[in-house]
Amino acid sequence: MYTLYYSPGTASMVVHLALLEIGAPHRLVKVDFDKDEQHSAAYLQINPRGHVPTLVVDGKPRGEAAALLMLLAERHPEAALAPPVGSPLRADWYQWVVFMANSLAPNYRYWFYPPDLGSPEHTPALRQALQGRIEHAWKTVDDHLRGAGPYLLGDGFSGVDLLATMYMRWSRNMPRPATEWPALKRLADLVRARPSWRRLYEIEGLTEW
Ligand SMILES: N[C@@H](CCC(=O)N[C@@H](CS)C(=O)NCC(=O)O)C(=O)O
Repeated sequence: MYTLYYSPGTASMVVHLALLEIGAPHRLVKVDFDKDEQHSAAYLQINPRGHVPTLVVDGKPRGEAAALLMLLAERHPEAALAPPVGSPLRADWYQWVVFMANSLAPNYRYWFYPPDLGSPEHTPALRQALQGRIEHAWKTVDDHLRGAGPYLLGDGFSGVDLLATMYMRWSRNMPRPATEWPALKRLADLVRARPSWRRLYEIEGLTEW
């Protein structure tokens, strides 16, 4: 039994989606950002950075959304969230997971949390630079999908498509949402049609794409 500490629509989404795809028994604990619960003494004990997600695995709390996706894929190979270990597609899968975690996640974090960079609001120049980094990353993914899609690994769905679609969702109110790139939109539509996505919306109470 896993325990997932989550907040609706945030970086915990990919872990929640992976658990639903796997069908793994899990308990959900909502971390209420409105009450700043992520910074409560109790939560900081299990996640010293005060972030979600935290997934308790075999009694030990673990963090980092992309790492948790990789861990769940490894622990549940029958769910095929990742291609078989040792296959060329597995190497592609690692590459895309790390690309998302390196090129998108930190820039989104800075976009949504200006205090991480030391001020309550970004200057227009910094905002533009972050927007540029995010859009550049999406263009890279879109270029790849145009030639090799519709999924990141080609014809077949894998867990990295969940990660990509979570990040695409976060751009929905940005100046250029990821779904404005046609191949990205196609991938998002495929993932949004999955039962796991629809179920997560019900459970987390999400309405907006
Ligand atoms: N690198 C971490 C980042 C997690 C993260 O930034 N989570 C955000 C929600 S998307 C959070 O916990 N924000 C609350 C806060 O910083 O106060 C991961 O990918 O798990």
